[in-house]
Amino acid sequence: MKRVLSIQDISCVGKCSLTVALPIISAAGIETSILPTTVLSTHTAFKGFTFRDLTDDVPPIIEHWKQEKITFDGISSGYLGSLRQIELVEQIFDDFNGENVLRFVDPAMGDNGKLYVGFDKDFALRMGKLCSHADIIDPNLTEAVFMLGMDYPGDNYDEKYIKELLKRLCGLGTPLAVLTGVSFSENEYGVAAYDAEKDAYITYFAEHLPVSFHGTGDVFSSALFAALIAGQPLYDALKTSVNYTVESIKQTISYPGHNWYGVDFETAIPYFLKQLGKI
Ligand code: PXL
Repeated sequence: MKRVLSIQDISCVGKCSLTVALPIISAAGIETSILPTTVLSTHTAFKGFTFRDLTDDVPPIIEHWKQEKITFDGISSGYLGSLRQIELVEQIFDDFNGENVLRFVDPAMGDNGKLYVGFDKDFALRMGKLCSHADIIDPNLTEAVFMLGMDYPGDNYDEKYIKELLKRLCGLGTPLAVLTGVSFSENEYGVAAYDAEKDAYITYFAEHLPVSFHGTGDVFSSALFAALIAGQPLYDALKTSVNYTVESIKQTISYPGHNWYGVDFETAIPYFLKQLGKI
C-alpha cells in the first residue's frame, strides 16, 4: 500500500484541511499519515476561532520518523499558519525526498481576491518560495497572483493571461502548475495546467454551478493528490478531482438547509471511487 503524508492544520469544525484530506486520500486506498501544524476550533471564516500553534512539536516528530526510517510516496502541504511552518515543510520535503516522492503544495491562503484572516503579502511571497521545492502546485487565481506579487484580475482575464500566469508559476521553480477556478465562458468552470518540462498546456472544465462554498479547494487538492498517487495520468487526475468537487457541491445543495462552511464531500465518495476506477 502506498503511504503519504499530509501536512496542514486541523480545523475541528469546518470541513477543510486535515478533516477533508484524511478521509478522501484514505478512501482512495492510500495510507495517510498526518502532521497537524495547528489546531483551530473552526476554520478562519468563523468568528472567534481558537488557534493552537503546534510548530514546536514538528521538529521532534520529524526526528522520530527519521529514527524509525519512515518513508513516504508523496508529501502534501496545505494551509500553514506561520512563516516558520513553511520553513519546516521545506525541511520535510528535503529530509524525506527520494526518486519517486511526489511533493505537492496547495498554497491555501485566500480566495476571491483576498487573503484569509491572518495572512499578508509577505506570507504569500514566502509561500511562493516553497513552490520551488514542489513537484506540483495547485493555487487558485487569488493565491497565484499574491505569490507572484501581481494584481488580482477578477473575472477580467483571457486564455492568454492564464497561460502566461501558469508559466510564471513554473518560474517559481516547480515543473508543474495547476490553476484552479478558471473559467473562459459562463457555463464552464475548471482548471488549467502547465507542464514546463513538456511545454504542455491542458485544461479540464465541468459545468459552472452558480454557487460558491468554502473548502472546495481542499476537496479538489486532496482528490488530485490521491488520484496522482493512485497512478492516474495528469489529465485523468484533473478530470477526477474536478468532477468529484462538482459532485460534492451538487450533494451539498441537494439538501435544503445545508451548512455554509463546507461541502458534502462525504456522500460523494462513492462517485470519487468510480472516477478513480476503484469500484
Ligand atoms: O480551506 C482552507 C483552510 C484551511 N485551514 C484553515 C482555514 C482555511 C480557509 O479558510 O481557515 C484554518
